[in-house]
Amino acid sequence: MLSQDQVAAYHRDGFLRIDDALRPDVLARVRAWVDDVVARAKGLAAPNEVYDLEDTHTPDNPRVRRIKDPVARDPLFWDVIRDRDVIGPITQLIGPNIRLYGSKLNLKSAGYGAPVEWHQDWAFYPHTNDDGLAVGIMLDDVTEENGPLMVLPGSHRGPVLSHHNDEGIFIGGIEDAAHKIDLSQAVQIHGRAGSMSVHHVRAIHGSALNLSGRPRRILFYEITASDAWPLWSDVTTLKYRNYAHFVEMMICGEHSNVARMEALPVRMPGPWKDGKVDGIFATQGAGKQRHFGSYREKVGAM
Ligand SMILES: O=C(O)CCC(=O)C(=O)O
Repeated sequence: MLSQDQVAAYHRDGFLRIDDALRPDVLARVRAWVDDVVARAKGLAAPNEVYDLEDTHTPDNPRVRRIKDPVARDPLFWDVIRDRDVIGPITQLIGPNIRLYGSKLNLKSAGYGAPVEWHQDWAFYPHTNDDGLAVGIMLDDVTEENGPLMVLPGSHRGPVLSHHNDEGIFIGGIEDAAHKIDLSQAVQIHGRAGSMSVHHVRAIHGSALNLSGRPRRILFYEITASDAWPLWSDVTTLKYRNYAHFVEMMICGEHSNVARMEALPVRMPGPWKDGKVDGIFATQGAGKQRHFGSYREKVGAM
């Protein structure tokens, strides 16, 4: 469980690292599952409901940047998030009643893993209150070299910045981030494989291209207090099929049909480019900004 200092640090900074949250045997099972699913991307011509592919992917040279929604694909991923060592500390941050909003495996492969532009998760999924956060379980050692998650301390208590472009299209990233926020203050979250990061739903964060020789795979769970209700239906359509599914997504504690409302800054996501709700990589691709550069810019064609 977390110390009082850790809880205070989370509320002050908007992020935290918890060491060795995942047991080595569970970590090994998750890694084996990922290797197997990635191997099956060979021959794939286009992204689908399981795979989000790098811009440089080809069927012969598969490059997977995300496995979508792992909890829907294997009960192992429910076991992981319901493990006391994983969810126990989170109950100290947002209370005992917790719902899963979404899950994803961001793979950031060695040599070409895509960056994630600066953004606030709240811009994608505002709720009636902001007792929400993302847990990131590191499947590899994460260091400065392989594209660590970076978070701007205290930004969860600041404004919700525009994630729209000049034409008013939602691009899921902060255009000209370097002019709007002091990125020199951003902190990299490093850790051993099996450790986990926690970042507040309003915290500004991003991560660089992985040009190193080591993968940086992170299993993310986006979670909320159960009395935080999503505010926008395009997004909920993606995440929750219906009321029963919304209830099934409880990780622990009690579901609530009483929404706790807080007076918070909210900017709604949308409209999306061509009316298509998509993952963060494609959505950010609609923006002009490439704060971290792209593989093609830095390395050239494959
Ligand atoms: O994978 C990362 O480094 C960041 C992930 C993230 O912020 C996201 O997928 O929304």
